[in-house]
Amino acid sequence: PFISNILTHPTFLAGKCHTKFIDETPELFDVTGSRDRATRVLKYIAQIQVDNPDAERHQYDTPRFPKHTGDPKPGLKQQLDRMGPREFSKWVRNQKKLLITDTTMRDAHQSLLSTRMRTRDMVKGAPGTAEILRDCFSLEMWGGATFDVAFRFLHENPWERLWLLRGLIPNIPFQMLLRGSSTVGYGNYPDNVVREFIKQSAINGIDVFRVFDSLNWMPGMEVAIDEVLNQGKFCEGTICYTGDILDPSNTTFTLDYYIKMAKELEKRGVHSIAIKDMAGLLKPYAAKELVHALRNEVELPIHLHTHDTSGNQVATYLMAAEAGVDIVDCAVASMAGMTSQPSLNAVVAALQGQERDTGLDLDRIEELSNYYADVRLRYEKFDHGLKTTDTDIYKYEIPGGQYTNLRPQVNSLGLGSRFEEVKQMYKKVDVMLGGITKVTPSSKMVGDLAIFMVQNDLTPENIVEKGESLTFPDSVVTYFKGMMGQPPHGFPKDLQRVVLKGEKPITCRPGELLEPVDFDKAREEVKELCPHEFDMREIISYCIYPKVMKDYWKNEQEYGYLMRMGSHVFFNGLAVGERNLINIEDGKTLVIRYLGMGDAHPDEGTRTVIFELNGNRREVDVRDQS
Ligand code: 3PY
Ligand code: ZN
Repeated sequence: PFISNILTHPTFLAGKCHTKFIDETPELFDVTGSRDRATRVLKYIAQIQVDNPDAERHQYDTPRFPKHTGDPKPGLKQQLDRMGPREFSKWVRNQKKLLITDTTMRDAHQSLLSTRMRTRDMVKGAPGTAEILRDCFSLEMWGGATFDVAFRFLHENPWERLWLLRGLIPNIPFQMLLRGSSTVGYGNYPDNVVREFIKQSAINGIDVFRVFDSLNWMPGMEVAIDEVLNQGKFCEGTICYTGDILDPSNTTFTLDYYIKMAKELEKRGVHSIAIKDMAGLLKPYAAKELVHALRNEVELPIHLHTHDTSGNQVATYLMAAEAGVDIVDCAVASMAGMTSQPSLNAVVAALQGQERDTGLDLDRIEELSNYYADVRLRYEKFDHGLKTTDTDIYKYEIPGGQYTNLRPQVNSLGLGSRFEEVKQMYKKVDVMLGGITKVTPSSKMVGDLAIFMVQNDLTPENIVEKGESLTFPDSVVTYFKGMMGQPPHGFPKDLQRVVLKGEKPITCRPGELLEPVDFDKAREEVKELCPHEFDMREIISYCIYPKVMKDYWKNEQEYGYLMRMGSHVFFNGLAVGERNLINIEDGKTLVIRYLGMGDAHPDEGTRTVIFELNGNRREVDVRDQS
């Protein structure tokens, strides 16, 4: 399997990786051991052709790869490993530069492209990234929704992404987003699953864990924080920001509320405090006040995360920088702005020659940004976010990633014309729940409930009465049961009764009630399902996402290893007559030309698709449900 291949690969061991690493060492990808990989690849493309009859099929120029020497100089990863997280944290707090976390490979595409960026496209830019972003505090390149989406929609393994990038970027700390006891899922997991997941992430290359709880409920982060500290890794305790601390009518999410939370996190031993402004609500003057207060009240570095939906957030960063914020999250310009992070290029340019100069090289960052601009073209099908900035986010408080996904979700339910109503309902639901922080998984629950209410013509006024006869979405039941944790003002009791229909809610930490998973039993199950050798990474993935993993392995059996296929082909297939080279095994490159759609066989529900494979005509029959 790929991982042991890579681990023992001499280039990897020597730490000398370069762009062509993967292309020149296809033996890394000899995963299936099957002789008929070509047929499987054709079958995959044929299915894409049939499933997407109206896809726009372009041929793209090779992206402008950022230049690199192949020998990245040591960076803060080496410094972190040398000092250990505690000393490193002090160093961060005492140095002057505004440090940067680049989110291009995680939150940026999660928030702009429905999390669809493929490992291949990250890997090809990685050697340049290692040199251009060498002085960054970290790269957020894992966790959040990327884990699930990689397996589910990209048919690729996120652990492999971590390994490949780690090999190519040995010098910058890798950061992941961890949803406390929900890890990278949507509900709480047993404590031993949370711990094992963190352990595997640490072993496989994550240095910095940003740990949050979607309700800012401390017990929801407890086990995760403890395990990150156990693993000797850098732990960011997170405050999810909502509302507006400068709005006098806001009595829950006040400056004091956030200070109290930061102090509690500090007491628990974290190494930095992240302000996670997932919906981009932290206005510039509020940032100044919040950062200033937190810097005074705790002794840890303050790390600010936001989304630029309103268009205000470079200003927020500058005000925060003035107030002493230590680190901010940005994405390269071509992957920044709107529901994504503020532009790295803009922030670097704004601070040049100033006291908080980032020290990063703007020309080189532009090179990296140009690369991602080319990559982004291949994701057009997912690129339907905001065209302009939007201050209505201050009203609705919808997180960046959810904002881009909400419209397709609403459209797919046939409610497209009622999108404005859904947004307004999102706000009404929040008020009905007493005001909560909205971030995965609580944000998904609010979205699900808002859609459900619009669908069923429910209002906050009639939901208790009309809800008696309705089955609420799973996420809503989970929330009211207390399985996402406890909200600041508890649950509205009448609504809770209607949703739970007699089931008893809990008030303790869900992990206290969940039976530990039996990993030996899970191992036996994985043995039946996984078509190749596996280890704890597959087992823990299966414990978190059993259904997703079953489908992933089934797909792998059917189509083989797809990570190396060009992204435009992976998503859209080929234009008639288009030729594509796909390298599938030891020096073996398939030359595939798409000749067209053949006959439908309505009785069998199949259709023939015609290719030329290495000069020979090949016909492939696949399912046709159109
Ligand atoms: C996630 O949990 O995926 C998020 O990005 C929350 O903001
Ligand atoms: Zn975010």
